[in-house]
Amino acid sequence: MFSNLEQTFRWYGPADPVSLQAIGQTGATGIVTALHHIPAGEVWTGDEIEKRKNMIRSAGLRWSVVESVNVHESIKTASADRGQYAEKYIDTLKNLAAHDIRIVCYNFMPVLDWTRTDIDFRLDNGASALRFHAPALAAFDLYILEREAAYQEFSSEQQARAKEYLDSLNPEDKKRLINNIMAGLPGTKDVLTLEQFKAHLEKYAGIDAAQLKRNLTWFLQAVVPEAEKLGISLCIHPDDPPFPILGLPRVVSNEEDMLDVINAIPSKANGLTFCTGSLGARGDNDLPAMIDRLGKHIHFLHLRNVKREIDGSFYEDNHLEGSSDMYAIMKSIIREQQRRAAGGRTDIAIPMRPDHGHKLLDDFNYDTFPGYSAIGRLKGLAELRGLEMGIKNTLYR
Ligand code: DNO
Repeated sequence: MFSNLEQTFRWYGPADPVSLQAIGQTGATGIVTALHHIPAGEVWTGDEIEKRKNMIRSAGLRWSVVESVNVHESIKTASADRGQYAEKYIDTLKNLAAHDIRIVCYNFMPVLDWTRTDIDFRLDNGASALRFHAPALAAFDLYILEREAAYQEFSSEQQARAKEYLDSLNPEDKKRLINNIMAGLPGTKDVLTLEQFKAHLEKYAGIDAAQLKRNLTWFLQAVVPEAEKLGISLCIHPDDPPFPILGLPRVVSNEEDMLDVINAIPSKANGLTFCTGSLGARGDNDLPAMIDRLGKHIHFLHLRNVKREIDGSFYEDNHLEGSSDMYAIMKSIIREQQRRAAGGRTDIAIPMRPDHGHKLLDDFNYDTFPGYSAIGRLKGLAELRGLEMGIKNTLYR
């Protein structure tokens, strides 16, 4: 039988309260990390990469995937200085390749990375989950950010629900909502102020989805040929949530978008991170079918499950529950592995990580990055590896 998926765990670096030793005990063998202390756009030097790589190796683990080398806003907005940032991006890729790190995740979400309104949503059993509550986002957009155009984007019913939500908040709740939405890149503790965010929004005033796609294509054309020479597999992460928010365009939200990325410059170096949690927040994304069709371009898997609600809200459910059929997803992934094995490809052990997890048990005693507690993710990983083993043994033994 062909090999298993590579089990990985995200680690935020030395500041992460979840230690490498703890990660080793989950059974994961690969680490997914980034040099979070280096600002987006700056070059990761060989020395810094080596230091981090050695740290991981001393714990008996391997640095499997970089998540993420973030793309500078100048590239996303096609500013005059974007050429310089593309060059720096390529320099970082060269330094990573020199240290034999060859899977590099990134995203093309404007300004904010992933967005949640509630990072401590309590489930019936007391576990804490992440949630995107549509009326809360609308309340922020309409009444806190006071974005003019938002009044045209939300129906009067949505506006009424948002107002009702806003009125239910005390000053503390309101502050928390702002902080949750304005939290910047994962791995940093930086939170944008409303003023900073508004200044960013202005830069996107003339940028619709079609223009943002052109800016992404420019980036790919600059970087993919270099990545290919280096043997690096870039893999774009989908938008989270996979629809426009706060007036910002989104361009990696469904199959068509992903095909546009791939077709912009076909290359093994131009691939996908398939995140079932991000893509699963849209009911019209048929995840198993997407994996069947896009499979050969997938270099990295994020496995998690969201429970969708009727109004566009969702919360993060147990990995095997929620609105997406994780059994069918895993089966599609295994079919892709089988195709790779039959076609003589060597990248069969696709790195996967249990993406996010609930806060459970002792997790409450640590101030971990939202979604990245140890026990919650350990539970997810244990379930996913059991599912993989069960399906493989049923199909192939
Ligand atoms: C959230 C993540 C995202 C992801 C980036 C990839 O937990 O999945 O923040 O890391 O968007 O660039």
